[in-house]
Formats: sequence, C-alpha cells, structure tokens
Amino acid sequence: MPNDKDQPGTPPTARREFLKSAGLFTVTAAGLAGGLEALTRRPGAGSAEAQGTAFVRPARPLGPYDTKEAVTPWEQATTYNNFYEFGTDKGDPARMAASLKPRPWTVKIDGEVKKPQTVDIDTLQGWFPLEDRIYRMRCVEGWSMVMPWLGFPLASLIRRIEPTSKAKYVQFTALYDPKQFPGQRGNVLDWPYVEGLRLDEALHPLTLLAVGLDGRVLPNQNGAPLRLVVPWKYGFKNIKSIVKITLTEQQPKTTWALAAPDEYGFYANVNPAVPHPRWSQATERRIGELGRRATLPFNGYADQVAGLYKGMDLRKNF
Ligand SMILES: Nc1nc2c(c(=O)[nH]1)N[C@H]1C(S)=C(S)[C@@H](COP(=O)(O)O)O[C@H]1N2
Ligand SMILES: [Mo]
Repeated sequence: MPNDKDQPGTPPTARREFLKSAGLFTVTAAGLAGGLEALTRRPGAGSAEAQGTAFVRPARPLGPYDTKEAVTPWEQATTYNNFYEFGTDKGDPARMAASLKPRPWTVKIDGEVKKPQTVDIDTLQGWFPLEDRIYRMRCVEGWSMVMPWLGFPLASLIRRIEPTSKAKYVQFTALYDPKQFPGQRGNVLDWPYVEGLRLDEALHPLTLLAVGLDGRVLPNQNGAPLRLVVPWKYGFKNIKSIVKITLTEQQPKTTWALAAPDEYGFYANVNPAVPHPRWSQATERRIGELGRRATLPFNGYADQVAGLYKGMDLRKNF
C-alpha cells in the first residue's frame, strides 16, 4: 500500500520474556515524552510465533527518540540486508547467516581509555538497561527502513571505560573470520570492516549499540551480536558484528571511505543536498512502499544533531 505520509505508528512493543533466556534483560521504556500511542501489533510480528518464540507483547509508550512512522515488517528487515561479509546480494546475509556464531563472543576495548579490557558480550550488555528505539535507517544506495532496535546508548559504554583526555574518535572493528564469513574469502572490501565516529557523535544520546531487533535477539544478518546504530548517518556507518572498540586521537580509517574516497566520506551524514557522484540523494524508496519520498537532512534528526556540525562545510565533509 502506498504510504507517502508519516503514518500514526504501528510500533512494536517492548520486553520479551525470551530475551531473559538469551541473557538479555530490559527495563521499562526510557521516557514517556512521546505520550501514549495507540499500539497495535505491527505487520510481520507473526514471524516470531512462526519461529517458536511466542510471547505476550505488552504495549509500551513511544519514547522521545522513537519515530511514529510505520515499522518495516520483520520479514523485510531480515531478508533485505547489506552485510558484505556474507555476500553482496541483498538476500545473501539471510541465506548465509547460519555460519556466524554470535556466542561465545568477546569485545576488546582499547586505545585511549583508562579501563582497557576484553569483555564477554553477555557481560557487556548486562551492564546497561536495554532500550527500544524505533529509528529511520537510510542506506546510501537510496532505500530506507524503520527499524525497532533494542540496545543501549554507546555513551553509557564510553563513560564506563573512561576515555583519556587524548580520546577524540572511536573506531569500531568487525569480526574477521573467513570461516564464518564466506564473503571474506574474496576481497570485495578490505577486511575487517571498520568504522568510526567523532567522540561527540559517539556520545550523542541517539547513538546506540544494538543487541536486538523488535525485542528479539539481533538476527545474524542484522549484525549479531553487537552493531552500531547512528540514525542520522548513511547505513554503512552502522557497522555489524563488532569485536573491537578503540578510542583514538586521530580520525580512524573507515571501510567505504578507503574503498571509494570520492563517493563515501568519514562523516556520511544523510544529506539530500549532496548527491552521490553517481546518483541523487534527494529522495529514497522506503522499503514496503511504492514510489519515493523526500530524504530529510540528517535523516530527519536535524533538530537533535545539526549542532554537532556547526561551522563545518558539509559538502567537503560529506
Ligand atoms: N560489518 C558490516 N557492517 C555493515 C555492512 C557490511 O557490509 N558489513 N553494511 C552496512 C550497510 S551499507 C547498511 S545499509 C547496513 C544495513 O543494515 P541492515 O541489514 O541491518 O538493515 O549495515 C551496514 N553495516
Ligand atoms: Mo548501506
């Protein structure tokens, strides 16, 4: 059904019992500022039952960080993916994802921090209350989705590991293991996939480390067990299957800027005014909709994040 206006939400709800068995736990919705919305089961929710994880989904109020737009059906969010470690076709990640083993898993935290350490993923996610966040996601290719993440603010982790006064950036490194990632047996990209943020971007309350999607454990194809979510940037910043988080003094290298520096920058803020060299970024195709909709500056998060870039030339720093 075409859907060219923001629709009143059919958002997902919070807190799934089964998460406990996966070592996850959650708290009540972070904020009530969004007011109580009429909640219904969103399209696609039935697939949880199909997978044998039936649960009661208590309604939750939308929080201040949630979009009210219709959530992308689970079926599409988990079968139309970019994850080149599994292959370059949109269907490859879902088809190949069983080869990734997201447990046991450790995350190394190093660089300019007072508390460097290597921590088990279940310990790490247990440090923080998990929050549902319904965010828009805009791929640089010109399509978009609305994703119901479950995770915790990256800022909470950074504060816990205590950056030194030299820390100015955060670098993220994904798993390198060609046995688990068939796409790494070729060199379509330089492996491992790396990404980075400026420290103030990393500390922004919208910036999330996700461990779940729609209240379920993050599917492998969506970046299990830990992936970055920065909703005002193009999707490629949202690095999946993170094994290392490094605080640095220098701006870190990032995979797509290494691969094609004229096409992909470090900042990669969603910007309809700056075309990709090979296509316009003015509009996008929302997965599940017909036609195209306008792309918004900072993917619609300008009120929250434009201030981070005051005084910067966003055409140069694309
Ligand atoms: N490690 C890794 N992370 C990655 C990618 C990738 O190829 N490898 N692709 C990126 C791109 S281009 C996009 S659009 C998003 C897609 O996330 P999704 O499949 O969960 O929607 O993941 C990003 N994170
Ligand atoms: Mo993307």
